[in-house]
Amino acid sequence: MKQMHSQAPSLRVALIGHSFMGTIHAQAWQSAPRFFELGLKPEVAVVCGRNDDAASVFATKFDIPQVENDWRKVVADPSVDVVDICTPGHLHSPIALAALAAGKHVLCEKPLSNSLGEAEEMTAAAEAAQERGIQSMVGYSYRRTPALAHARQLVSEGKIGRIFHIRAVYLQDWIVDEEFPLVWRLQREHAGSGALGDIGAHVVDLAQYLTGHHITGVSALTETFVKTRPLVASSDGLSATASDERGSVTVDDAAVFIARTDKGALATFEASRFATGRKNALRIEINGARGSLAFDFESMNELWVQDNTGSRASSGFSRILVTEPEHPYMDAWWPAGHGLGYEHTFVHEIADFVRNIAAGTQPSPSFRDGLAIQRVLAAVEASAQANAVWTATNYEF
Ligand code: SOE
Repeated sequence: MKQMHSQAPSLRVALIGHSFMGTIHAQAWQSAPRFFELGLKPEVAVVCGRNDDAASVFATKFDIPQVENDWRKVVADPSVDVVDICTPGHLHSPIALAALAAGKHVLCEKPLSNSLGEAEEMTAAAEAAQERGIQSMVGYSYRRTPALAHARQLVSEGKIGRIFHIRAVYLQDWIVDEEFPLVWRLQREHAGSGALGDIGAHVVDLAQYLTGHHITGVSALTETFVKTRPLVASSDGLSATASDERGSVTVDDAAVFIARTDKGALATFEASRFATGRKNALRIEINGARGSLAFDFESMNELWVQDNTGSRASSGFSRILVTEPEHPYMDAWWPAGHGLGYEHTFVHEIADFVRNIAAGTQPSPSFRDGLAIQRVLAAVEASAQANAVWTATNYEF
């Protein structure tokens, strides 16, 4: 743990949205300056949400002085330095474009947008703003898991060698009950896509980030297992209660796809919210000529490493506990051996974002990185729609 001794200039943040992501961002904005030297002192100065009562309760909980219900007013406020977008996807593009035009730094939750066209426009605006010293970043938080940041280091140091396979899944089960309500994440007009964009996007990001490969082509299947659901009576984060009316699910419940990369690897992906018993199983395995890496977020402080360069007799996977001060981000936290949780990835995200603002450098992942992920998501949807599946009944056994 480091001693903080910062009299840094303040950075006034407007948080737009205060549900699950808004909450975890709020606590990350507050924790980051307590544990990391940032060069600036962020403070959430205003929270914005459509429901005045809920926004006020949130503001009290996080000690936020101002509450607003119109994001346009917040974005136009000259005292705001940063706009943090934690809304459903359909609002990412209008808020980000307005904020960048008003000269605000922008942190935008993932996926970057609901459509490729929006992502292209947002990227152009972000790059024009960057020329004026305005920074922007997409919130692919899992990159900041210490075990995954360490995995990236191992790959870039050549420990895995030439990569043949990337095997990635993101499995949850929170909507497996057919009577779970039709929350916004299940509506195309709000979320853009379903499991694909919400959780599949994370593993697409990680596959590319960890390996330095880029996905060049995909072949995909998607499915909506439950076609109608009760409308929402009330919701809180990922929980919701049902009303008596029903509506249609307009996004995928699961997506599976295979891919090629620009450096000649084959990749497989699966994103599902119907993987009964799997709660937040973001798993990725990479196989290379010199060894392999394997990670499961349900055991997020561990990284499994296989060194294929030694003797065959001792060449199995070894478990590294990524809890030492030498590991990425860990020297800011607890004594060696004491692990971290889901929320810490967001603290690291905020810390990296603010440090880049202070240094005047482009944070990563940029909107252009977010756009590259949108291209993969769009290709998956196009492939699934084309339904180019070779029917097994074409064969005679
Ligand atoms: C819901 O599937 C969700 O909250 C995602 O939207 C987040 O990105 C992920 O971190 C956890 O699950």
